[in-house]
Amino acid sequence: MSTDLDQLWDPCATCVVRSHSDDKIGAKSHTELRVWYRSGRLFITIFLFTFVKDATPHPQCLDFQPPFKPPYHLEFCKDYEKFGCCDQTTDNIIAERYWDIMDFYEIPEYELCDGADEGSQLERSVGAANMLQTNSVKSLKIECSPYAAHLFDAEDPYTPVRLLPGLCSNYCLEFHRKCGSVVKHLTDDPGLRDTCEKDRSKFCHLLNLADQEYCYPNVLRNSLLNNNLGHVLADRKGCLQLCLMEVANGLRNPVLLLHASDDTQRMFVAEQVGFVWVYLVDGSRLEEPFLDLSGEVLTTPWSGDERGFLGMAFHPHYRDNGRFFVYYSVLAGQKVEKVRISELRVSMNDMNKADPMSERVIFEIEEPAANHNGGQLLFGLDGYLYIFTGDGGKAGDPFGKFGNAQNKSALLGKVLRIDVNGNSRDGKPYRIPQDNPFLIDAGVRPEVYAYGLRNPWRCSVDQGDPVSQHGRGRIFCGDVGQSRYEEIDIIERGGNYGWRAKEGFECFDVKLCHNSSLRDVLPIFAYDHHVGKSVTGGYVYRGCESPNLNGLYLFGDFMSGRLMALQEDRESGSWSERSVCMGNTTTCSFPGLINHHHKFIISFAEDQAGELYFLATSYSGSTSPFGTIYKFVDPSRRAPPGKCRVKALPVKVKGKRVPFVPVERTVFELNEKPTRPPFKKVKFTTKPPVTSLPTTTKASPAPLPRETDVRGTIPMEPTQQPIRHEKTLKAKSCPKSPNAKFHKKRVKLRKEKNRQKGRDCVKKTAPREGVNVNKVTLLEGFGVNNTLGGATTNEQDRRLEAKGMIRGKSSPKSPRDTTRARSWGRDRGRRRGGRM
Ligand SMILES: [Ca+2]
Ligand SMILES: [Ca+2]
Repeated sequence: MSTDLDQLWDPCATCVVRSHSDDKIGAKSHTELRVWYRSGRLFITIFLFTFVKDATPHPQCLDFQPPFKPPYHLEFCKDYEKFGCCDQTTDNIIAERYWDIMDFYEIPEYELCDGADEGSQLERSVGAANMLQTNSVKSLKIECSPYAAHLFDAEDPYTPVRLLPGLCSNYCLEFHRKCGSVVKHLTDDPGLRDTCEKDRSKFCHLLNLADQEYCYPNVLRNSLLNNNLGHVLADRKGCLQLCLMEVANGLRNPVLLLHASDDTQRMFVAEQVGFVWVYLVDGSRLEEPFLDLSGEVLTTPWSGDERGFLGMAFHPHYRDNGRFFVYYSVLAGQKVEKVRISELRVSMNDMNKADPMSERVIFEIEEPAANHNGGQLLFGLDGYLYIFTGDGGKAGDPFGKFGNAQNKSALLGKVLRIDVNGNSRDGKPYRIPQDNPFLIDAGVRPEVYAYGLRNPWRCSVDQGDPVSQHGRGRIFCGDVGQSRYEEIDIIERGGNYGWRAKEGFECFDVKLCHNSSLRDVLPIFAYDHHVGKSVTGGYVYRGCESPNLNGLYLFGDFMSGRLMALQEDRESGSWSERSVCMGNTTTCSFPGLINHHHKFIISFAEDQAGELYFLATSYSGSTSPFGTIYKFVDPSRRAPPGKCRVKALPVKVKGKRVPFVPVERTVFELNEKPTRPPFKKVKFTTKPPVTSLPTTTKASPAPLPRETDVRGTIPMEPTQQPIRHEKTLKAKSCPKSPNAKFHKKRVKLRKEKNRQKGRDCVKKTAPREGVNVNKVTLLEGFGVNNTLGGATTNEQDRRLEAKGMIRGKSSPKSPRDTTRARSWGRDRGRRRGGRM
């Protein structure tokens, strides 16, 4: 864009000043104006349809977020009632602004604008009003367009946000021909007014958008952009595109993330080595762990080790009783390995600490091999504790006559269900629910709820459709396969899930498979080992922020790193795959979103509001701090603003907090448009001249000579701003007018956007040569030595080191240092959604 255009689109220039208050149109009724508006639609139909090239839909509102479906009827911005960027409040505000503008409208202008001699005064008025409506109102309404950010040039941080949307040249020329005189009522900018009067094509050039796909009204007519608005985006192969948000990092094999249903919105993240960390709603982590069982937990740094801290579940009434349950591997004696399920309580003195002395073992199960240890714990909606065990290990479930999983007298390869709200008569710390399926069967463990599982890795409870409650209480499991199939099951009371007779839908042990007594429950979905080799069960999305995902079961594969989804056919009850993939850079081009993740998908998670996450790492050793937690974001549609606000009860924090510092580069950052030419280097052959005179203030130290880099260039000071930036500053001092508050809002959004990018306009203009110096400063500011995410503290490191689990920290430069260095200047803590 030219400097002229910048000048003309200076937001200040278009502030409406009430200088024509004497020329009020008079009191027009609402009905009359509606008639004008309807006939105004006819007017736009004359506009020519310009060439539209292949476009990738990327709706984006002025608040830089995906559009949404307004919850109720919109009175004024009817065009965007089904899908757009405005709710009722904004609709009302825009209506008010419209009436403010109409107050400036004067009768004689109608005739000029209409350009016709015939017809009554009223008709001419109507014609003129159409133009005014069409242009001023439409331009106001365009704020509600799902492509508002494109139309107002809000996406490009280098250009000022327009107060009027970009108009396509044909539309603009027509507008100018019929209605040019109205411009003076739409803007106070003398330059624009003048251009409007003198040079039609220049005027329209100024109003045009560089991208012809998005100028008004082309954007309305591009079927590619508008046909599937608000639906989950699929790429050309039909793959559903999702984006991610990084919410925590630096974790050592994070095996689970869970909430305590206590309205604090805290998230508890467990690492395989035995630590549980507390994350607060602002994204920060408490420095001291909630629980440290690393001294008890059996595991090794070997990346294939399936032993460790595997599961945890908060009692449904945790808020009142502070009880929670854990599932982990232990070494009993020299060689006997077990899994232990035990109960603990929160500390009396600190709500963010478990009481380590409170552990009460519920039971232990001997593990005949190091693999297949299950590990899921969860409370069903019936209030009972469900425990998911593996078949014991090795391959092909070789234990006993027909393996552990089909043997109901063994606790392995099972879903167990117990009542932890009381002790049994024979002194066990739990009771057997009266409706457990095998109570009367001789030789069957009464805890068994379902059987025939190989190694259930991650099971979840469906919270049900938020409106109809459909699906509520169903338990989904991913059951890891042997050598051919991975499967997803819905756990039914008394169900036999087939292992080792079957693997997926196919026979594994042919003899057992053809036994008439098998009567197994088939998986709802299975995939072969070309797709992945180790399923990680997920969750049915029941959250608020991404309404299109409701009912979708999201899961993945640990080995292939593939994310997958299943969709239910409510009629038949069957499930089919809906392929999911990371959205492309355009699709995920919203601030704070990323479209890549670490390969090894360890676990999925759900927060109290039902939003979904997954935990993955780039190296799956239990001491490797490369685990990251990602939140799913649907880029095609969000819930109306304000709908998903969750209350967070205050959390009393006693220790230190470690702020969240993202390390992944967001699509927004990767996608920055190089619209600004590089700055000319200021080269000095000698030391730079002293620019400031010595002052009498003794306290101010003498300015240090600035260091030059190898090329002899000097980083530019923030004061050395290009002229264009002054416009932004000038915009801030815009006098108050009916439009000022809206302008202010946009400036605020723009500032916010820039802040999310970790730099305001001032920093943005710093030359590349200065980056080295700035980066050092910023890194110091963040504290390179800060521990991030669940990174180990020295104390923990020493302990693990003593156990032989990690090597001594000999290398001062970890790979994380380099990734961290890329994150300079970003501050995610302040961002909406930067929490978990
Ligand atoms: Ca085992
Ligand atoms: Ca099965």
